[in-house]
Amino acid sequence: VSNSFPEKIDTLWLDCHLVTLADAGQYGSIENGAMIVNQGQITWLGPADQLPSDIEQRSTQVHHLDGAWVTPGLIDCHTHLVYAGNRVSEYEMRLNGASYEEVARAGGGIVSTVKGVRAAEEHELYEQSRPRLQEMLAHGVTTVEIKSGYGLDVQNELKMLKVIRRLGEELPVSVHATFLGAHAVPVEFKGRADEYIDLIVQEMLPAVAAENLAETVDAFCETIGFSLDQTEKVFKAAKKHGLAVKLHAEQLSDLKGAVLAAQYDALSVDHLEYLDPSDAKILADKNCVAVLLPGAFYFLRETQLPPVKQLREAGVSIAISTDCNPGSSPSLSLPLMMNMACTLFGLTPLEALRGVTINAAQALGLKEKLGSLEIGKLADFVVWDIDSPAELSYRIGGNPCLKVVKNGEIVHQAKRF
Ligand code: DI6
Ligand code: FE
Repeated sequence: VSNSFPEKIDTLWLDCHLVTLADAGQYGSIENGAMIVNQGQITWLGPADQLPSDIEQRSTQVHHLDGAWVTPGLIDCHTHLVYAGNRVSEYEMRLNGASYEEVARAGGGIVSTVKGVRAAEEHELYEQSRPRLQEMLAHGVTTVEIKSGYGLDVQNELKMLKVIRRLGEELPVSVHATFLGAHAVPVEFKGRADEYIDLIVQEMLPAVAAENLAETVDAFCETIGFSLDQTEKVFKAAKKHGLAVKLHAEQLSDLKGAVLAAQYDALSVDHLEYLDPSDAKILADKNCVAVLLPGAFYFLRETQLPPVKQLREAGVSIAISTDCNPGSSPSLSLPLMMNMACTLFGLTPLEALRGVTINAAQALGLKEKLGSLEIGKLADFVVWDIDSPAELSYRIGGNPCLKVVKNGEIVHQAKRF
């Protein structure tokens, strides 16, 4: 915390408690704090009693926050938020006792979402996805990662990625795009997964890179997805185009996807219920973030828990995300995921908060700019109606978000009851 104050101040935030998360392993709370924002960046923060007495006169705008808590803006680092339709009928069928095969025969599963996305015009896909992002924003999200992966051909993957770009252009949320062509084998390639991988490598990825439509490349490495060899082909192609990689790994079985991803300097490996605990130190050595997705674990009624203890002991950064998607995690609430990460996976409320802020920023390669309240970082933060930081993880549902601030501007104000 510096003691020098800028002469002219755009915005002064007063009467608040700050959760800075500036140092590992602690909240870094500043009670009765204040924050100064200039040109969308934090230029000072600290205890309010350190402010010079004429500070309000020097400020263009002053906001009094009535003693509310302020955290860094939440970052949802793993979502499939762009899709068409929903899978409610499949959910109801299953709860009425239908088997996986019966659901599949009735046209359910990921193929049904692919059908819906292919049938939707680009603007329809945008109109359906936009309210979802708006609801995420209303729960405190200022940065989101969104994956393609329901188009599964050149034209429809590009269509999804254009919708993803447009969401970031039109809503006050930073959007990070991921190409997930290797999400599932499309019906027209049934039994020919290797040929589909060739299409990804030879046509889809070059087109995505040429139009600059994605920052990262992901794949679903799983017995019901793509093999280790197929995943590696996708990674090699991504590297060739200068794109960073990440992976859906060890969700349902241990294929050693996380180890492969770490070898390719993946930003993150995601899911990890079946990660071999002894592989945790490989992730730590490579600074690869472990992204845990408690919503999918809950919705699919999984029982195998990710090896949180070993990840923690190895010093792996753990992030938490919604995995927002119509099939396995229809959720738009990161605060709810924090609760589930604590209750189901045994994270502490501090770990859960770091998991949706600073560690999620690292999972997107954005740690230098985002994820904590520090001088020089972007002024993305959330004002909460809570009495202590742990209350964010304590609630099951509900939404204590009062205000969302993006680049120093208020972009969402809650209506209170
Ligand atoms: N793992 C998941 O849990 C989702 N995708 C993935 O690779 C499921 C996506 C869906 O069912 O639509
Ligand atoms: Fe996912």
